[in-house]
Amino acid sequence: MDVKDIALERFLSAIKSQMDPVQELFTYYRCAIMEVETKFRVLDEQFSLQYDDNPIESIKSRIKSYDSILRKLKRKGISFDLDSIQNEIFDIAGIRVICSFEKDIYMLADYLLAQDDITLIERKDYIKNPKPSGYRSLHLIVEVPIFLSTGKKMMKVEVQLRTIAMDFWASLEHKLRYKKNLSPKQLVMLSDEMKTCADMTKDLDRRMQYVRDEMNREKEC
Ligand code: 0O2
Repeated sequence: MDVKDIALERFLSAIKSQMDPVQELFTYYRCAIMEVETKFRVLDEQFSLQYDDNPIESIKSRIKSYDSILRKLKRKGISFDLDSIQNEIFDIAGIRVICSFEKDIYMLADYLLAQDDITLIERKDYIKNPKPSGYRSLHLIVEVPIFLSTGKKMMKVEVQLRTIAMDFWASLEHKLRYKKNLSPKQLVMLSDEMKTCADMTKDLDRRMQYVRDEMNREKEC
């Protein structure tokens, strides 16, 4: 090996030693997602068996990208180290649970939080108190244990529960936020339009819930 190769090897090994603990942490977050996702899938199966009804339409999960984590640390003025990442950033592991009906969101949240290995860290109810943008969802930050060969490790997971209508709205509004080619005037106009759409989705959720409640009442009679 010549001097250049040795320098490159040293550089790569230095990068690897920096990245290994990060990769390890990301693996733990992936395990935490599996734990929480399984809890929701079990509840969905049980409801399917017991009531012939599936409260969950779909589940999406993601690990926040390293770039986004670093940007968030910078924005919040938090130091760039693994302890800060674990103790200050709560949405590295994220699960989105999509339901058809609003009442199922609260029912699933209650059943999740009743489980004795789940600890609620934070609850933000943007359904009862929507954001000024019109955003609606129920957010929970929970702590869940993962069981490793070395023992138990507590991990934080952000759970976002929303209806199909709320999810449809949030996906488009998210795209609108990152659109760079709009003039300020267009942005204001489209944001206003999204606020109107948010009111419409709220009304749609309410009316769909009403129809289901009436159908269930008829079944009981
Ligand atoms: P991504 O890519 O979805 O992860 P925080 O910054 O998290 O410490 P904050 O801002 O109070 O504190 O968190 P919040 O608002 O409770 O939750 C943030 C996440 O909720 C966002 O994640 C979005 O997923 C979603 N969200 C919140 N407000 C809006 C909104 O007005 N529109 C849309 N479309 N989504 C929203 P990230 O990190 O922004 O992105």
